[in-house]
Amino acid sequence: MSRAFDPRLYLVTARSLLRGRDWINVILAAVRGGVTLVQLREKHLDTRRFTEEARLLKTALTPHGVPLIINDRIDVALASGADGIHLGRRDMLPADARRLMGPNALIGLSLESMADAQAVLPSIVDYVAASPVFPTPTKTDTAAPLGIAGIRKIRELVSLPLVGIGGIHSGNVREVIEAGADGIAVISAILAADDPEQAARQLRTLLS
Ligand code: TZP
Ligand code: MG
Repeated sequence: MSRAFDPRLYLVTARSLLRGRDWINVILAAVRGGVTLVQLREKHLDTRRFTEEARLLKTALTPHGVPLIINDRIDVALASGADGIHLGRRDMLPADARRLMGPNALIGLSLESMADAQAVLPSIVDYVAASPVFPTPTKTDTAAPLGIAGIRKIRELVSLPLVGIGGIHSGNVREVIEAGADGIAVISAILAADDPEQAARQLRTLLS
């Protein structure tokens, strides 16, 4: 199946939090701090620009050995040479994505409920994201937060690598890991920080 990857500290991008900073520099700083996986999430870019940004980011991440995952858009992932795709419950079915992306791509899937967790096909999906763990101002159109109890239940149901996403920061990361998650996916805890490298480093310390 897909190649090995490290799900511990997963950075998801949000252009709105860059505050004028160069986004590749911010992401590379976070990588120096210990980010292990990056997801490019763009809800408003047109297709051409999204593909260009993805290609640039892939080129920047390759020397660091950090895989690039594209949110939702399989066409952009294929065109840019990204390493994988992250799918939500309204995106393409994982089985269709696998057929298009091939056996080596990383495929991630967001889980919003126990029914979602029960339906995961571990022969097709590489990792799952419990979404959201906590309420978060970064994304407000989410399902009800799963909480720490939700992470525990998903851990019992799914043996794939599991990351929590939504409202996770240095003050609650340990709870998420102790409930059975293998890693965390964050936006604001790194990208809203004045020093993204230091923010990533602090989270990594709490993860190991
Ligand atoms: N999916 C579920 S919650 C969320 C996404 C993309 C936002 C996570 O952002 P933050 O700032 O880490 O809470
Ligand atoms: Mg989606």
